[in-house]
Amino acid sequence: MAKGNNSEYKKMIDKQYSDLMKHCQVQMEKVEKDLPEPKEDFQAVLKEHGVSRRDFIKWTSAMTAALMLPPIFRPMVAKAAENFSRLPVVWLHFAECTGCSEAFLRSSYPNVDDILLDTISLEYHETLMAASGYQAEQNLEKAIKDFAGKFICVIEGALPRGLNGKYLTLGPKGKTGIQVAKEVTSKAAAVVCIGACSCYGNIQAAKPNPTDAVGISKALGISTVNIAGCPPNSVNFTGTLLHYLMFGSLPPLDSLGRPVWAYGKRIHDYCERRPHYDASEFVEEWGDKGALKGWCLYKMGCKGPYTYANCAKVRFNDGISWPIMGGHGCIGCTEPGFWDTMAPLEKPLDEKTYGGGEKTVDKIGIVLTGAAVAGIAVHAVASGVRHSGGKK
Ligand code: FSX
Ligand code: SF4
Ligand code: F3S
Repeated sequence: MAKGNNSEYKKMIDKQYSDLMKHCQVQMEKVEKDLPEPKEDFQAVLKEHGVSRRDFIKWTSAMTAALMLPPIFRPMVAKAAENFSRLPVVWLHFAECTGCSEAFLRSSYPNVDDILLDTISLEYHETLMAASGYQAEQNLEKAIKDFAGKFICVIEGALPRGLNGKYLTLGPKGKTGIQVAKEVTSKAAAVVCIGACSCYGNIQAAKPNPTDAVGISKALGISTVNIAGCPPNSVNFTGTLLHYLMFGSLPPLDSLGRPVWAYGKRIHDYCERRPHYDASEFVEEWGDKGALKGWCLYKMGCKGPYTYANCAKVRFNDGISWPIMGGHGCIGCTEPGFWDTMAPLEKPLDEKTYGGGEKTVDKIGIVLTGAAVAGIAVHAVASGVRHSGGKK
């Protein structure tokens, strides 16, 4: 809109938000009507965990902002949190280390996101449920029948396609992972992949990939929401489900299936060591004076300039730290194929392929540092094209 039309522009934005709010209110009423009663009184659970009303309000503000919504949506975020346990979830495990479940569940000082996950209505979860064998299989059949079209299918782990899928068989009938995944996802309202394994194959799919493992979307030819990371951050999962409850739809995704609100920017864009990068202050060797001073880890192989995720903002371990804060560069764990292309290299990526590069950042001086930033920016633009190319 042209300059000078600010009030028109404001009116247009206000109208869009007011329409979105109406849509959200209708959707929340639908949730209360269509989905089962909450299994837990969320406010009581928060109290039990020592989370005060004030802490909860603070959390709703942070989550509203993280979801890129204006503050008027705070009460709706709170309402969605209170209704979180209405959403039926079937949680499958394939080829992976279960680190994702562990990361979500083993919180020493649980925050609101962890508590939300505690209340989640798990109709079936292979690692957590008491049932096994035939009983477990019956539970799964019942859950997908009772909640057909309403449940969220959450998947951890890749699917091996080799030997007709027989590298991974499950349950008393020895079904392949691919069979189980097809049966369950075909009845789900949405499929959410948790972790780099179910998103893109990850370590199972690393070269030479003897079992021909791939992510769920590739194995089944379906669209999935990819909460990438090894393990991913619980905030990115809870935020995505809250969005689903509030609007009845999944948040906008990039071309790799990742929610834009959480994976829309690079690690390099949020990193607290970025001023050191811009000032050409690099760690050159583990334990050197730069390392002690918290300088940039680019020359030690940090892949933050090539990796899209919000780790610096949301952090891990109850918000205490994240990889770069802990002193190691990012290994690119939210990007497809990072085991082959990024993780093993304790040096910057090849300049020709990825932009940026050692040669550029080696040259000290503000003008040349600018060139390095430009090099990475070119990559960012290139990946931006890649990321938006297949937008759903
Ligand atoms: Fe993969 Fe998750 Fe890494 Fe592990 O389930 S994303 S190997 S933390 O456990 O799938
Ligand atoms: Fe941070 Fe890595 Fe970027 Fe340096 S290269 S600013 S450590 S993300
Ligand atoms: Fe993974 Fe890099 Fe974040 S390694 S956890 S994307 S800082």
